[in-house]
Formats: sequence, C-alpha cells, structure tokens
Amino acid sequence: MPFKLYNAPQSTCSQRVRFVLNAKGLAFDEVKLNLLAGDQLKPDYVKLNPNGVVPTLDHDGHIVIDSSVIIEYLDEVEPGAENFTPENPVARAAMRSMMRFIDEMPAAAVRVPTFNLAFLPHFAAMSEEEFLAFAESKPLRKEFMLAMGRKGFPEKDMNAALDRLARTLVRMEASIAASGGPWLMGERITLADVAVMPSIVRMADLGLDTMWEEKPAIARWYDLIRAHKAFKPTYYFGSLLTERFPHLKEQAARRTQSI
Ligand SMILES: N[C@@H](CCC(=O)N[C@@H](CS)C(=O)NCC(=O)O)C(=O)O
Repeated sequence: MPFKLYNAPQSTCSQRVRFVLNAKGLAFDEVKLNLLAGDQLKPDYVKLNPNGVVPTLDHDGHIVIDSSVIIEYLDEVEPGAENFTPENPVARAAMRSMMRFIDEMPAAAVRVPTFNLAFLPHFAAMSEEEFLAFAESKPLRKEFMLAMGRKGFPEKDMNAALDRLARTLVRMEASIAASGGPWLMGERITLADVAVMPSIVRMADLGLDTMWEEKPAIARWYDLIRAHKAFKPTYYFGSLLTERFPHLKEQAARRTQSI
C-alpha cells in the first residue's frame, strides 16, 4: 500500500488526515501510536518526525509531517476523486489564511480543556520526577506540559482557551456568511473545513457544543460535516474521548454548567 499513516485514534491532527484519505477513497496502512505511553517520543519515530507528534505520512517512502501540510500534499498528489482545494488562486489563498488561523487558534486552544478534562488523571498519577522527565523529552510540547503540570492548567488558562474557541466560532460564522455557506469558504467543502472539524468535534465531545446553541450556521455546518461519507470511517470507535474516558461525560457537564 503506498500510504502509511502514523497516527492516534483520538488525535485531532490525525483525524484531519484520516478524513482526507477516506474522502478520496485511498487505502492506507494505519500505525496507531499510544500518545500517553510516549510512543511518539521513541527514537525510531522521532527519526521520522523530529517534532515527536502525530501524524506522519509515509507515501512510498517519502515522509510528510504536519497535518495541514499532509492534507495539502494529499490534494496535490491525488487531486482526482474528491478535491478540497479551490482552483482559483485568490480563493486558495483565502482557504490557506483560514487554515493558518485554525492552526493558531482552535487547534491550539482545544488542547487546554482536552488535557485538563481527559488526560490529567494520567499525569496526576505520575511522580513529579517521572512527569518532569516526560515533559523534558517532548521536542515540541515541553513548555505546554510544564505549564499544565500535574495539577492541570489554572482557571485563567482554561477561560482564555474557551474564549479563543468562542472567537473561532464567531470567525467561522462570519466566513460562512461572507461566502454564502454552507461551508466556510462557500458552496464546496475545502481543507479549511477539514482543518477545523476535529476542534469542533472535540468541543462537542467535551460537552462544549452549548457554545454554538445560538449559532444556526455552525450547527448546520456541523450536521453537514458529520453527514459526509468520510466522517464515519474517520471517527471509528475510540476516536472520541468520551469513548475512551467514561469519567468525561460527567465532568464536561459540570464544566459547561459553570461557563
Ligand atoms: N502542527 C502539528 C501538531 C501535531 C500535534 O500536536 N499532535 C498531537 C496530537 S493532535 C500529538 O502528537 N501530541 C503528542 C504529544 O504532545 O506528545 C500537526 O498539525 O501535525
């Protein structure tokens, strides 16, 4: 098989790539890494992806890293069946600007509630020495881990992350309205929709979907993307945090009550 994807079921960045591969009907070998166990930091993997994160795509021996780069790459090498990139350079530039915004805002912000609500018990169970060694070994996320610590991000950081997510919804609404929708860039689904999808799904998974209760354009967008043929195979069982961490549903409900 020409495509091999190193990824993790619940990883939002991996979900972008699985969606594009599935939408294009491209078969791929899937190597599943256990991120909490640190598979992404093992020397053989870091040789492929020096950032020590998933996903990594191996295409016939060519290694491509970073989910935004990978999904653009897939549209370039396999433009056929379903394509997510506008042909018009102006529209393409607008899509790419939106993708940069998404990487900087929701993709980063959603990690804060994700870690606090889902992964913290795992880190809280480590000794301080184990935790510090784990954080130190992360090429890209060392500071993020140290800021979280074994007690979790403070309320101030949680609130800032939720505010960034709220501002993302406002930007999405504006983009849908300006383009005529129903997708972010207009009539056709593009890589910008694929890029933001996992953050929105993660918000719903954490019980934060109340944040778009009053935003019908977002609710419609969310229904549309979930109805896409690539959605189900991308979100196979174990891709949602609530499928892996049963304690989450309750916690998320408590959290949304206090927003
Ligand atoms: N910009 C990178 C970010 C990749 C990333 O943060 N991956 C997360 C999962 S979504 C990861 O591997 N985390 C493992 C860790 O922090 O050690 C991309 O989009 O590929």
